Amino acid sequence: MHAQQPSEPFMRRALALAEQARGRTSPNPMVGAVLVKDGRIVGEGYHRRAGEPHAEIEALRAAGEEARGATLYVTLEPCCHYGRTPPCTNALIAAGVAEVHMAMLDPNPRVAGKGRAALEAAGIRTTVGLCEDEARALNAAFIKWVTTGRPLVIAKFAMSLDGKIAAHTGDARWISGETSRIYAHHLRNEVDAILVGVQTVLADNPRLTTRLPNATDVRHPVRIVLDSRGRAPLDAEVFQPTLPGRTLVATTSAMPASHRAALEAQGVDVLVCPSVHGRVALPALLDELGKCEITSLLVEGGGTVLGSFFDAGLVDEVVAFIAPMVIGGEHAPQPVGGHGVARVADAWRLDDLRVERLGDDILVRGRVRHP
Ligand code: AOF
Ligand code: ZN
Repeated sequence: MHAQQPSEPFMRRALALAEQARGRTSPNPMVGAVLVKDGRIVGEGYHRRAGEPHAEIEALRAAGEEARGATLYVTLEPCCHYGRTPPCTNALIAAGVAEVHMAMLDPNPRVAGKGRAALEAAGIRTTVGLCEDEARALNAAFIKWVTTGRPLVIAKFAMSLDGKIAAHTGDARWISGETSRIYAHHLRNEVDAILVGVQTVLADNPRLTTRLPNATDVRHPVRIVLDSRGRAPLDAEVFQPTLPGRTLVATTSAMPASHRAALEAQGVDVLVCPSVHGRVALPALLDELGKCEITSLLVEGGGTVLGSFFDAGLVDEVVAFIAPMVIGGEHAPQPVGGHGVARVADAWRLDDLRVERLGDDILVRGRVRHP
């Protein structure tokens, strides 16, 4: 049997609900659900965090008896597996829901169409694809991680109009303005991990924590320092045990055992990765991070690290802040080093472009097109 023509505003409401848990559900997706009867919402909910009830269950609880004969709008295909929680399909069937409109199928191989099939088998009418692009964008990190085992990689940098990330002396405070810097802390608040290279630790000595004015529920992503030989000093800010959250050094067998022991004694985790030309093999690192349920990784630079990620074709998204100033200097550092492409035709191009004014800066954000 075919379902009624679905109504977009209800799916948009479900998307807005899902969005409320941004940065809080990992490694699970953000999901919102709205139950509708006679054109009016009788229950709604969203998935708050991994281990807690799925969006559909929240909506069913809110609707109570009203769920019988109702239509569900949900941003992701209902699950049919026993994970941290029991299958939503069973609950929807038991509650007597008549129709289910899902924005997208669940890319999780344990679900992947089987949730929809279970609903159909129970006589529930279903559709897939209403607001699908928005739903995919919302859960880009979950989709990447659950289908490849690797986190979504977001490259971030702030540069002057002439493409410099510091003066030739190394001074970089501040290129981007305050609004951009707050935006960057919001990004940290949403991702599972952030990564910098050893040169950034040596030059800027960053703490890599999330600092947001007036925020109550701040999240500190795992801090990762890429340091293949163990050059970052033990007294670096990022290694101080007083910092909230966890710090990890990704290194190679070239790191002296004594340095590793000293880091671990300070509470820093050390991950020894395979090396390529003396550097940490990034694909192997991403595989390891994926195994630790890191679904999104913000690469904050510097130029050497971003160059390595781009050269390896591992960047999924770019967030660039452009400040209205000219720094100059042939030797002033640039945002993306490495080899780069040989032909402009092979440059990494961005799709789904978002361009915004942030104070006096310009934000350019987009998804990297993979050939
Ligand atoms: C849904 N609704 O709100 C979410 C879903 O360990 P569990 O039980 O939380 O299951 C996690 C998996 O369930 C996750 O990988 C994804 O496939 C799906 N997430 N499904 O129907 C929800 N969060
Ligand atoms: Zn579920």
